[in-house]
Amino acid sequence: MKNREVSQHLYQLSELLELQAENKYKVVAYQKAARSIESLKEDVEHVCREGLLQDIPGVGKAIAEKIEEYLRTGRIKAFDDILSRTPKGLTELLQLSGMGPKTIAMLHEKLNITSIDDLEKAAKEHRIRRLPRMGPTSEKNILKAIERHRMRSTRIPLYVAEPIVDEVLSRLKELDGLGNITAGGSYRRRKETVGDIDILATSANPADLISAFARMPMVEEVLGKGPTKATVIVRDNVQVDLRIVEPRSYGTVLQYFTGSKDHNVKLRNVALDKGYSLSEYSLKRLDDGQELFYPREEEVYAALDMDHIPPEIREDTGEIEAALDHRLPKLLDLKDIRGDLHIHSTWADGRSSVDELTRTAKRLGYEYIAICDHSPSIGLTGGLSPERLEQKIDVIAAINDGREGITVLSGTEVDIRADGTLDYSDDLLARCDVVVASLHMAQQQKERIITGRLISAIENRNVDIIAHPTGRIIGKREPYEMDMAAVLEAAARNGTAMEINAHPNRLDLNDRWARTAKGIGIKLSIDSDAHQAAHMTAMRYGVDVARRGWLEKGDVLNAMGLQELLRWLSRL
Ligand code: DGT
Ligand code: CA
Ligand code: CA
Ligand code: ZN
Repeated sequence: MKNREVSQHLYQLSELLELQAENKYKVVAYQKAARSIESLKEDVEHVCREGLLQDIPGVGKAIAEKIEEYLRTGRIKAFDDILSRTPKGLTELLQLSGMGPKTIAMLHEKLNITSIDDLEKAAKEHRIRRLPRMGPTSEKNILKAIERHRMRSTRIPLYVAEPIVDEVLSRLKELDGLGNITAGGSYRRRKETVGDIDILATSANPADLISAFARMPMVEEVLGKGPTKATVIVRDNVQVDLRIVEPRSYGTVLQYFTGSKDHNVKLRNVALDKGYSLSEYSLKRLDDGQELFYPREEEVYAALDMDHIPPEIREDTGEIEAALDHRLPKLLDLKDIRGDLHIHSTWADGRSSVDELTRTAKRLGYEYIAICDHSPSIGLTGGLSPERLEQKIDVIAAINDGREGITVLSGTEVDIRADGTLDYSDDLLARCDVVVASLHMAQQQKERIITGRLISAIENRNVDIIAHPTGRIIGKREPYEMDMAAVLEAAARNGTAMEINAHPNRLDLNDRWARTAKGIGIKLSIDSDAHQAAHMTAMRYGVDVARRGWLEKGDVLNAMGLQELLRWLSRL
């Protein structure tokens, strides 16, 4: 159903007309038509085919022609024309909260403001307060809106979104009349960063739910509020949308708003091939127009003869074909994880003792952990001297003798030096149960050099795992310049595992590279890289990445039981 698309185009057209300070009646006419089509129960395309567009309230001859043009060609010429006449910065100004087209048109006319930068300058120079209906407060609000806009255009890491979602859900779950509530969108797909948070709910008291949502203590600004929809900005400048839907459509709505967009487009085509039109409201049979409603998402996929696709892989990268053929992977689950092979302790810069780490590991149900402290060349953080590492190996061996139920492995996170050599001798590395190698120094070297360093570490027979292989820090530091394909090829050739570092700011290998690695037979190790016991629970973020990378239990080193792991570690 194209109703949403059509109404969005009409809304945009009305905004553009208003920006151009066009006739007020024309602007209002487009808004009215957009609203009608937004709430239209029938498929607008169907109505158009029947020649009944002008029966829709607010749709006259001129607007009907534009709708028809859009449905036929996917464009509206009048829209393109007016867009090309509008300075680009003006439409950008519309994205500022509190900035309507009327105000923007006025600022354009009186102060020749055509961009956010212009507006910021005018507000700072106090030129806006002299305009009609404006004052010092308007200038302050404008500057605040600009600041928010700039922050919002950056995506937030999943771990920042998570406590917000938890709080929203736990507050709203207490309300009377609430049915289902869940977060959809990229959040549900567990993407490493999310643009905004999309909450979907059913309720017998929509009005109460909307007002409770808008009044949550964490809300800093309400951007929009209607009978079944609201958008707010909460702490950390995160946008949260709430949509209340009919219970009978909850399955299709959840499917739609989980996305991704690419997944949805492909799924709609599958539906068409099978003689249905799929929308967020229903699955409609094309032959007799019968509408089928699904309260549960599983039913939507089942109705199309597909297996239920885990949200994490809904990116149109082959999952739809696999679900049609009933050959979806059985994705790794957090419960499959049997241990953690990269944890730091008080032997170096970690904050928890081996004993605390072990107790936490037991609580998490692990069979083994590897204590991997830094090596000396990392400098500041107090890496272990070769002597201290030997001492640590002896102490851990003694601990293991007396402990039941969990095995502590002696390890190291050995630094790959600028020249590609490792920071400990081969003899000492050979004494460690687990050797994780990683690169911390000279990260600015050229692609060829970085790639060579990683490959020489991979080729060292003592190295088991390459940790955080790209070095990126989400939102802060780009990956090293390196040839990942060549590195993975070397890892496959040498039987070296690659890490999915579960630290929520790292998460590398990322989902795509993890899937490539799996494809060429590389084992992945999902590690917390915790520097204190409490951070060992970050494992689940790594599992999210693994699932997005289509990994199964058999692809993951630390999903092996202890005996199998020990065999793997002595593989060469
Ligand atoms: P984000 O917020 O940028 O991290 O990404 P999403 O995937 O959460 O995207 P968002 O919030 O814009 O929309 C939520 C879902 O709604 C999206 O995953 C799929 C669906 N959706 C939104 N716009 C469209 C559209 O134009 N066509 C289709 N087929 N689906 C859409
Ligand atoms: Ca979203
Ligand atoms: Ca959204
Ligand atoms: Zn580490």
